[in-house]
Order: sequence, then C-alpha cells, then structure tokens
Amino acid sequence: MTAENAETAGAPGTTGADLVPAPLTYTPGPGAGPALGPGAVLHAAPGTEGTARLLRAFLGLEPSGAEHGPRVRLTVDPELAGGPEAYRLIANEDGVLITGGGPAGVFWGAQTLRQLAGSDAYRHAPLTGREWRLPAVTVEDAPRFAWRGFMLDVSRHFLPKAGVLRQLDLMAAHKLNVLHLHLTDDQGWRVQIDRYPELTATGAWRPRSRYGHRHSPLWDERPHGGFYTREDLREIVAYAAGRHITVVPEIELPGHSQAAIAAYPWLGNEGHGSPGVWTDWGISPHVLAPTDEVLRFYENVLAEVLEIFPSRFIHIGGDECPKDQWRTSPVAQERIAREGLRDEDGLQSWFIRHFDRWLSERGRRLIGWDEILEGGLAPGAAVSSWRGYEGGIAAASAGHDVVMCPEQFVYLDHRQAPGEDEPMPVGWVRTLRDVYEFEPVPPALAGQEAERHVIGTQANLWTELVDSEARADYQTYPRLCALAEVAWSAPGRRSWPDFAQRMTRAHYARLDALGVAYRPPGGPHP
Ligand code: TNX
Repeated sequence: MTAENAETAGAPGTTGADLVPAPLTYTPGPGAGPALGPGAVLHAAPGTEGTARLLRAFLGLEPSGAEHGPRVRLTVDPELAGGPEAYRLIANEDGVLITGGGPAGVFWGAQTLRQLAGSDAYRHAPLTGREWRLPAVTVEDAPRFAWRGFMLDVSRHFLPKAGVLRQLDLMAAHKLNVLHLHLTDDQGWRVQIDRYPELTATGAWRPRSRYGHRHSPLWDERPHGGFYTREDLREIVAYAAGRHITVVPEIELPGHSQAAIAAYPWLGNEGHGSPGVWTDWGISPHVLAPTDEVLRFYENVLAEVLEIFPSRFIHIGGDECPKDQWRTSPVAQERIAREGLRDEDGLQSWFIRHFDRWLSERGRRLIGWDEILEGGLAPGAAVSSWRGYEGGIAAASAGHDVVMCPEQFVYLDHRQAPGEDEPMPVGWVRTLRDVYEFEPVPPALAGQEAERHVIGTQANLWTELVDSEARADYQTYPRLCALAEVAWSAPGRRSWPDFAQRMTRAHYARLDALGVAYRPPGGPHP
C-alpha cells in the first residue's frame, strides 16, 4: 500500500476506507491499487449495463476505453454467499473486479467503488480527464436486512418530482433500497387517479397552513399543493429501479383521509358534509364510511396504483384512525352489527382485512402501521412498527413480517439536538447517535424463530414542518447515513466512535460534494 492509499484505506482491523455503511470485511492489499483514467475499460456482464452507465457518469469514464490500462469488470455469480445483494470488490493494479450475487449486488459494489474513489466522485460537474487512485483492497459485503428504507411524506408538503429523484440518488449512495412514498393524507392527495379526477383537482390543494401559533413560520395564508401525474410516478419508479430501489406507495385508509373526503364527500360519514382539505396538523376527525361504495372506490384507486407501482408491498396506512364519527353513524353501527364485529376497532380491522384479501388476490401484500393490529391483524399483513417495538414484537411473534421504525429512534421530523437554534419546533430529540444506536431486533425477538420476521427498518420523514427541500435535507442528513448503517451493516461491524470518525474524515465531504444541506456536526450555526 502506498502512503497515499494508506490514508483512504484505514488501518487494518477497522471498517476501512471510511465506507458508510461499514462493509462486512475490508482487507487492504496486496500491492498497489489501480489508477483509473478516463480511458479505463469497463466490462459489464448482462444485467449490469445500467450500473456500468452510472459508474461511467460518476467517474467520467469514456464509453469505450482503449484496450489497455486498468479495467473495471462487473460480473454476476449467483453462488456468491450472502444472496443477490451481496458483492465482492477486488481492487489491485490491474483494475477493479466487482462480483455481485445478482445485479443488485453489483450495483451496491459500484457504490463502494465510488466511495473508494473519494468525494470528487460525488460532484455533479462532468469529471472527464480525471484519474482516480484507489486503494488495493478486497471488500466482501452483504446487507443485514432486505428492507432498508426511507419514508418520505409528500402529502403534508409536496416535493416535486426532481426532488424525489434526487432523494433516490442519495439513498442509492447509502445502499438503501426501499422508498416508502406517503402519497395521501388529510392535508393533500398527491397521486393522479384517472377515474377520480377530483382527488387531485380538489384534494391536492389546501388554501393555507395552520401549524403552531399565529406567528409561527408555518402558519400562513399561502396555498400549498401539487401532485404527481402517472407519468411522473412511472418515471420515479423506473429511476428507482435503475438504482435497485423499490418504491412502496402508501394510500392511507380509513383515517388520514380528509383530502379524499374533501374531493368526494360521499366517502365520509353522513351529516359531516365536505370538510375541505385540512389546513391543520394532528389527527383529523374525518374517517371513511364503511360502505360497499367506499370499498369499490378504493379498489379502483388501488387498481390504478398497482399499474404504476410493481412493488410486492402496498402500504395502506391504517394509523391513527379516529372512531368518533363511526360511534354516532347509523351506517357504521349497522355494518358492525351485520358483520358481527365487536366494536369500532373491529370496523377498522374490517377495512384492512378487505384490502389484505384484495391485494393478495392480485399477488401483492399489504403493509400498514401498527394500529392495524387493533381489532385483529389481517392474515397476510405486514406491519410498520412506529409507536415503539411492541406492535412489531406482537406481529413478528404471530408470524407477520415487520419493518421496525419506532418514533423513539428513527423519526426524522423530531429535532436532532436540544439547542434553541434547532429549526424544528418538535419537542422530542433524536440525535445522530440515537439513530445510530437503534437496534431493529429487540431482545424479545433476538435468537427467536420470530426474529426472521423483522425484515428491516426505515427512517420516516414527516413533513408537517418541512416545507422545502433544504429543510428536508437538514432533517434527513446525516441521520439517514446512520440508519443506512443500522440497516446494512452486521451488528459486529457497528461502533459509534468509528462511525463518527468515518463521517468526519470522509462522509461529510461526500455529502458536501453532493450538495446535501445536512445538519453540520456543530449545529445549525457552527
Ligand atoms: C404520527 S407515524 C403519524 C403521522 C405524523 C407523525 C408526526 C404515523 C404512522 N402517523 O401522521 O406525521 O406522527 O411525527
């Protein structure tokens, strides 16, 4: 190893080269590393051409290099230990060989190569003519969890398509593979549905926002809104697929549905009229009526959603379902009696069971927030456990898949330091270290048969208070870097001091090059 390489490669025995997330193993040497010039040859096995294209763009490699000099080779070996997302990267004087268990593994290996090349490989400007000196190294790597997610709430504040594509690039750089898009809520419906144009004509717009007190910056008289067309969403899905990321859409029901009810008041309960799109925060009292017409409506909505999103999981929300309107509604009470349900909890679970069945019949799987446990979990349902571990433990123990995302650790709308100058007025503090030290498998499940039902974890960015891309960046980074390591790296590779050092030595520079408006380690005003 040359002295120059030693700096980036890290000391043997550490996680090496300041990679984030930390790989399974990192073995320096032997000999010198490659220098990749613009003419470096890039061979891509079938299925890895997309990764090759992106690598060329990251490193400014010419489309067809001369037949001499170091090579980058991308290959697939289905026998590689660790599954389709695993990879092995060997860098030596001859070049770089990335072997993936599948095309996804090759893609994650390419992300590691980009980190090895240094922060300049994250700049947007074309870098033609640049030579990249890489350390000599063998990296063996595989993800801990299959679901490594980021949830983005585009309902409370709309994020235009370009912003979503940019977030996908950032996720890919961190080996995250699930974008959970929270597309509907009380404050806005963001997905175009051909059959029901009012959902976006009316439901995508609110006249003002009322957060906090009259003088708060998020108490305004400005209209807010926007939505994605089918074409926008198809583009997002394809862009994600090119980065081995699955987009899981969320269509909320039966609560958090005021925007839909504003568009089609008959979706709501009798006597409550058109509530308009909600301009407030918190839990709206409006809830879907338990009628056959409402079920048909959401089947038709979901049918269009399935045409756009090929993901196996479809999120139907299910959280914070307000039940007061049902208590006084003759239609709801009649439904409870007719179906032999115990109470309003049973009614909530009646909705979820219906869509669990409906999605299963179409080869998809339902996932919902942990409130879907209330009144009995639908047979095929998976659970996003957000109110703590308990819902997740109950679901996993009953044989249901779980994504652990407790608000006590991974809520990105919570402030990241107690200081007065933190921009978020939310009271709870979840520091970078809190996120880093989050363990998705609680002791109650560790070593148990049910542990395998913890399929992963995700961080959730709720955007009641996040009204710009810069704010979204600030809330999300660097905490999503920590979550990425929680989701990807083996527990034995995780160490807070080591992570903090890798961040300072190398990773903040990568985020800088990417133009991410992250929270600086010293706080908002260093
Ligand atoms: C609870 S988490 C909610 C969201 C809010 C969030 C704010 C969940 C499933 N429901 O509607 O945005 O708290 O932290």
